[in-house]
Amino acid sequence: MLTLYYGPGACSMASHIVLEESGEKYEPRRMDLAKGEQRTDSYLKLNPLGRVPLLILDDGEPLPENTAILPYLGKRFGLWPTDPKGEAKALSTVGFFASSVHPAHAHVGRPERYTADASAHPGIKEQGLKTFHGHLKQIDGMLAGREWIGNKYSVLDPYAFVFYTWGVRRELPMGELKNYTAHKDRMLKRAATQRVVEDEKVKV
Ligand SMILES: N[C@@H](CCC(=O)N[C@@H](CS)C(=O)NCC(=O)O)C(=O)O
Repeated sequence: MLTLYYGPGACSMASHIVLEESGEKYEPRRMDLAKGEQRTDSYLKLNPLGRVPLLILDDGEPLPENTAILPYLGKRFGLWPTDPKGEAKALSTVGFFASSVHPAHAHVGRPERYTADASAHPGIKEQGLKTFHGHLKQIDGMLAGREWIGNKYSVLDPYAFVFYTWGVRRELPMGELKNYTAHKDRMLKRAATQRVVEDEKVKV
C-alpha cells in the first residue's frame, strides 16, 4: 500500500487529489509544516530533503519530489499520457511547474531561503509575487480553448490546481484568469478534489 506524507495546502495536494481519486487504499500522513515536523529526525530519516510530498512505495522505499511522484502515480492510475510525444509534453509541464512556478512562489513565502539579509526580504517577496503572477498568466494561456492541461485529465491538472489556490492565498486577481478559473471550477466538481479541499481546509 502507498503512503503519502502531505502538508495541508502544500504542493503535496496534487498527489493527495490523485490518490483520493484513484480508488486505491492508501495511507495519508498529515504533517504540520508550520511546526517543523518535516525537520524532525524521524522524518529526515525517510526524506533527507525535509519536504513534502513524500510517497512511500509498496515495498517501503521512499520517493520524494513531485517530478517523480506525479508521473509515477499517473502511470499507476492511468492519468499519464502513454504516447512518447504526449509523455514528453507532460514532463515539460511538470518541469515548468516544479522548477519555475513553485520556486517563484517560494520567494514570497520563504524569502529567508534566498538571502540572510532580512532588509532584502520585502523586495524578494514583491518580485517573487510578480514572477509567480506572470507564471499563473502563462498557465491561463496554456488552458485557452481546452478543458485540461493535456489532451485529457491527468496528474497535471491537480498540480495546476495547487498553484491556483496559492494565487488565491496571495490575494492575486485570480478571477481575471478566465481559462484558469474555469479549470479550477472543473476541478472543484470532482468529488476527490472536494474531499481533499475539505480535509486540507484550503481556500479556493
Ligand atoms: N522540489 C520539491 C519541493 C517540495 C517543497 O518545497 N515542498 C514544500 C511544501 S509546498 C515543503 O515541504 N516545505 C517545507 C519547508 O520548506 O520546510 C517538489 O516539487 O516536490
